[in-house]
Formats: sequence, C-alpha cells, structure tokens
Amino acid sequence: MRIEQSPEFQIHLQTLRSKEELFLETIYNVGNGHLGVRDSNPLQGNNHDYIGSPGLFINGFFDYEEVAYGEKYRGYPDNNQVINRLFDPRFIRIKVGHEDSMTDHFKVENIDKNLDMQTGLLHELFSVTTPENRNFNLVVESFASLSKLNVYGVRYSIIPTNFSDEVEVIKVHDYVNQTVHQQDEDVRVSTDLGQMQLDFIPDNGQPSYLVTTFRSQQGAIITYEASENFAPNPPIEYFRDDNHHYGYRSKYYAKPGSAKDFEFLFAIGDIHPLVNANMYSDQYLSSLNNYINDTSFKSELMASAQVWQTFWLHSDVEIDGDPALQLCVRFNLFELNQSAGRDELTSIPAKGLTGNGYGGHFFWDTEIFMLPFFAYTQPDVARELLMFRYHTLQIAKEQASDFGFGKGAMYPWRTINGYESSAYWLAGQAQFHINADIAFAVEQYYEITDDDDFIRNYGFEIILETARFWMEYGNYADIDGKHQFVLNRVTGPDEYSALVDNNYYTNVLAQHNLRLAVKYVRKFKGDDGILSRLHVTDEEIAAMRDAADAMYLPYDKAKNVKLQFQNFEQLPKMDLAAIDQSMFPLLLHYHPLMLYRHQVNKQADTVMVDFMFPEGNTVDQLKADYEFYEPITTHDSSLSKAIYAIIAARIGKDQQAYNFFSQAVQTDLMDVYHNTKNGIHAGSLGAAWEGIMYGFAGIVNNASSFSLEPHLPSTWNCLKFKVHLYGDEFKFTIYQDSVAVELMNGEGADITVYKQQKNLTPENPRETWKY
Ligand code: IFM
Repeated sequence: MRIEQSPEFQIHLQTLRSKEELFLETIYNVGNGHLGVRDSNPLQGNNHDYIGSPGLFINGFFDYEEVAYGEKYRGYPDNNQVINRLFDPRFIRIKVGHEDSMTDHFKVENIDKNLDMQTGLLHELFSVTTPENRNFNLVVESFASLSKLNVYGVRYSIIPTNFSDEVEVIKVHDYVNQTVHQQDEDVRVSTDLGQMQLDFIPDNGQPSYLVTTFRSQQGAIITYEASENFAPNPPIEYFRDDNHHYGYRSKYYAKPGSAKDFEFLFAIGDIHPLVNANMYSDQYLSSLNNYINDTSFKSELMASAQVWQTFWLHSDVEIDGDPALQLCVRFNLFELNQSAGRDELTSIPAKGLTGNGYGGHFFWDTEIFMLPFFAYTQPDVARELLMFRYHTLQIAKEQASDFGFGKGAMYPWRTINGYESSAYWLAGQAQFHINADIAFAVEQYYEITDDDDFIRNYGFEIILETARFWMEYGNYADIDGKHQFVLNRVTGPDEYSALVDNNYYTNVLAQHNLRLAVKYVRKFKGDDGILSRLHVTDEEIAAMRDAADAMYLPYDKAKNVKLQFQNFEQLPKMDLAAIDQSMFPLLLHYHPLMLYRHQVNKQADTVMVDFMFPEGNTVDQLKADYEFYEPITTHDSSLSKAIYAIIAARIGKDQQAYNFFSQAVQTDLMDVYHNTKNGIHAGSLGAAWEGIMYGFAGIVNNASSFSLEPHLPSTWNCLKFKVHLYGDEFKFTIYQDSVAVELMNGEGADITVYKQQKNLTPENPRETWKY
C-alpha cells in the first residue's frame, strides 16, 4: 500500500549524503514519544554477526547499575540508569525452500527507503538474495501510531523475482535483550545493561509477554497480532511449540512477480512497578488487546496519519527560498514530535527514542531547547512535559535533603526516574542551573499559554521549591565593596569548565527563579490555601527578593563583557587554531582539567543569557559578548550553534547567523557531528527551531506582549509559521520587508512588530506591518 504523499515531506534514501547503516538506523527510526524503533536489516534479529544497533526503546523503561567509584563520598549519585533496548520488532524469519534466513546468509540490499513525515509511514524496499541465488524483493512498511501511543505496526510484502518454491514466513520474538555489535569508544554512548527478563503470559491465542527489569523493578506487557489474511495472501497461523516459541507462520508456494503480504500490530504496554505488572498482567493485557484486536494495519496507519496531518497544520515552518534547509527543518520537527513523552511520567531523552546515548536521560535539553517548540505549537504536550517535573518534585526535595539542605528541591542534572544519574558529578550533578532552567520553562509556558490551572496547582510549587534551593545553596559575600549574593562551586552549561564561582548563566537564572517566586507569592497572596499549604512566610519571600537584588553578576569592565564566571579572565586561552581537526570534540582527547584551566567553551554559556534575557541589553553589549565568546567556543556540543545563530542575527552578523543556523539545522540529517548513528540530537533539533523563531523571526521571549523583530536571511523570500498564544492561534507570514499576522482562532491579542503594536480580534483578524 502506498499513500499519495508530498515529496517536500519525504526523506528518500537517495537524498541522504551518508548511506552508512548505523546512520540509516537512526534517521529511519519511527516513534511516538512512548516507543521508538530503530531501522534495521529485518532479517537479522539477534544474529551475533550483525553489525548494527537495532532495537525498541520504551520511554521511561530502564534499568540501572551501581556507579563504581574509586572513592564514593556522601551524596554522590548511586546509580547509572540506562534506557533498555528491547528486541527488534521489525525482525522476520523467511525460509525459501530449504534455505533459512536464520541460519544461512541471505544478502540484504537497501534499494529504497522513504520516510513520509506527513503520515509517519516508513516505506522500505530491500532486495534479498539467498546463498543459492534466489532473489526476492522485500517491502517493509512500519509506523508508530500517534493516535494510539502503544501501537506499532509493521507490514511485509514478499515478491520473488527469479524462483518458484515453497516460502515460509515466521514471526517469533523469543528474546528480549537485543544484542548490538556497535563498537564505540565514545563516552557519551552507553552500554546496554541487558538485564531484562522475558516471561510468556499463558496462551491467549497470540504471543504476549511480561518484560521485567532486574533492579529498577519495572514491568511492561508486550503483545502482537497478525492480521487475518485473505486470498490472494496465504493464511497465517498462530503457533506455540515446546521451546516456548510463540508466534505466527505461513507457508505457501511462491511464484515470480506475485506479492504476498503479512501484517502485524504490536501493543507495547505502559511501564508499571513490577509488583503491579505481575499482579495485574491479565488486566493490562486485555486493555492492550483492545488497541490491536479487530482493527488492521491500514486503519491504524490512517488514524495515526491523521494525527500527523494535524501536527503539520499547526506546527509546520515553511521557508520559501531554501529547499535544502526546509527539508532539514521538517525532519527536525518530525523527530521532536516522535520523541516527546506525553504521559506526564516521562520527558524527552537527549537522543529521543532512537538510541541509548547519554543513557536515554532527560536533561535541561527538554526545558530550554525543546519545550518552547511545544509550548508554542502543542501546549498540551508542553504541559505534560512540565508535569513530569512536577511528579518528580518530591524526589527533588528528597535529593536536596540528602545533600544536606533544610529546604528546597534539587532536580537531577540527568535522569529517567527523577533520581540523579550523573556518574561524573563534576559536569553532572553540579550543574545546579537545571533547577532554574525548569523554573524558567514553567514561567515561559505560563506566559505563552495563560494556563492558570497549571501555575496555581503545579508550576508555582516548582518555582518556589527551586527558589528555596538557591537560598540554601548561596551566601552573601563582600565583593567590589558590596554585599552580594554568591553561588560558589557550580558548573554552568559549558562543560569545558567545572566547579566555578558565580557562573554568570547560573546566577542570572537563579536570580530569575527567585524573582519568579516573589512574583507568584504576590499573585497568590490572599489565596491562603496555596501559600499556607507550602508554608510560605513573609520573611522567606523578603529574603528571596533581597538575594535576587544582591545577586553577584561578574563583569569585565575593561572588555565590557559579561564574565562566564568569577576570575574567568585570569585563565589562559587555548590555541584552538593550532589543534588538529581530528582532536575535536576535545572532550574525547583531553583530560578534563586541561580544558577546565583554559578559556575554552564547549557550548554557548554566557551567550545563553543574551538569548534568554534579551530585554535591557544594548546591541553593543550583545556584540561584545558574542565577539569575546565565539572565538573560544568549539561548539563541541550540538546545543551551541543555534544559539550563536540567534545572537548573530540580533546583532546584524547575517552571514554568520545563517552559517551557524544551517549547521545547526542539519545536525542529524547531514550528520554534522558524525555520531547521528548513536541517535538523534533532540536538543539540537529544538535549538534549530529556536534559531528560526528567536533569531530570524526575532521573537522576544518572556515579553508581556508578543513581539518580533525579524531578520530573515537574504535568500529567504518568506517564512511562515503558526503559534498558539494565550489560548489563541496566530499565523505569521514574514517577508523581507513586511509581516502579515492572522488570528486563526480565539479572542485575539496585541502583537508588536518592530515596536509597533496592533490589536487582532475576531472582527479584525488580519494586520500587516511594513518596514
Ligand atoms: O545537556 C547537554 C549538555 O548541555 C551538553 N552535553 C550533552 C547534554 C545532553 O544533550
């Protein structure tokens, strides 16, 4: 089956620069925020000779191992969590006469792959040749449903080209820990723990399993069903044998040119605590069955495709004048949407659901680089992502207490279940800015959506508890003749420095966090229920206000630049030009201390502040910061270039803005960092969206009214997108010399373009600005 689709939304194999198998496994993943399946050679299964890293990832399904420290001090994180890699659900076994893909070497060539992002359907054509030179085409179509997040569908079509013989198709998944053979020394790639257990659930007419983890004590039910086949397709039957092989098989006589189809729907359950999974497995299984029984691959695909169409209707970004980057932008948005957890219990792993890089952990990447995309285009998803932080707030409070603090919440730098999972605490746990990043995101979401219920019942508590953390962590000190509030021994966003005093980014974000707490306490004053429930006192809030006002922000007056941290100016610069390209990223080739003692940045750090808090900055200040930090930044983190693009656009460095943006936006599709094989760079894909919105469209973030100052690249004729604002939806069409805005639905609002404010209402839904 082919659905007619538009080439502007398709990723064809021919258009990809790299055809490397592991890279293709990532690019052609399908996912939906609950599950993600890497592409693979579908005949390999758990074959130990296969050079690939296929598998199924379920968001939030992980196990852990104890971190082995030489010397473990109090409060060091105990465990390293790693997302589990389950069996490859694409796997199928095919026998041709006496030849068997399980035991004989069938040669599998990629002829075509096409990911249709409008429908979420991955269509692939392989040419398969047996050792005795019998050849058949194998078409594999697959999708992860967006309409039922537990459903994954795969469909096979077998078309012999040069033989007539008996063919047997067998679909059995009797192992759970997928073997991978990818040898990679990169520290950012995690080793699979491979500790899951697969138990068959007593026969119910289709293969059903309970998959459990050893240490994290989680359980998930997985079941799959073959669609009933009617002529001309041969019947397919369920079987089980004494070796606990449960599955489906079909045997038929194949002839050249005649296609036979086999389709399967998987239902991949939610994660439960092991004890519940054991106790209620029948109940969970029967609700899963409802998703896949009495339906078909086609109906589920259609339902999911419809959700994708709605996604594009609201979230697409159209660039007229840059077809190559346009495709990258769409790929990025598609991947973001495939990666976002939507159950309030999960977030977006740094690699999406496309690999186990960074252990499958959630970082600040979600709140700072990806959440804005969702807040502006799918506010419900943004809320769900923030609710993950709310549901783990108790753990964050526990962690603060374990750390030795009397109050407040200390969110983990990296986690799956809410507990800290950074084995290298210097560049991990010490990145305390995560607390203020989350508070920043809460505020940003609220400003964009006006979601009162959220801020009142959840968001405020996050802001308050994180603000309390800063009051516990910081202290007053006399600096430059003033009594100032300081945050010493913290690690900022730049991971080429650690444990510094007064990181500019951290201090500004903490100041913002404290001010937010004060602002919301004022808002909820008189609403005693909230403030007394959270034990807020006037003294506490006055202390927060004072600390925010007294926050020390290191500044180099001679150079007029915001200092990355106190005494940063005393470090020598690293001669980056003299370092051979093969030595980048530096983190893989230098001892961390060699980096920490130099002025060298892995990624935007102080410049992040200029991006996130544009108000009050002169263009001269932005320029001074940019010109100071850009030459010492390696952009070894994929989160960096898009942010530099934004500042470059704001200070009129048009060519640099475009260059940085185009590299950021191509991160995965063009494999800019040569490691897309390990999974997508989800944060970078979100950052590229920010590059368009905050850089080229010039949205001013956190403003009380929505304003923009566009700086389109000169080759772009027009940029179009829609955003949700205060519950309404607006469509923006930006040309080189004008902006048109249309109220698509809702009550209307003020929009400001180049400082000129206009009011859009249902009676006056269109306005144009010329400049
Ligand atoms: O969160 C990032 C960090 O800023 C740089 N190292 C990788 C992390 C995960 O993407």
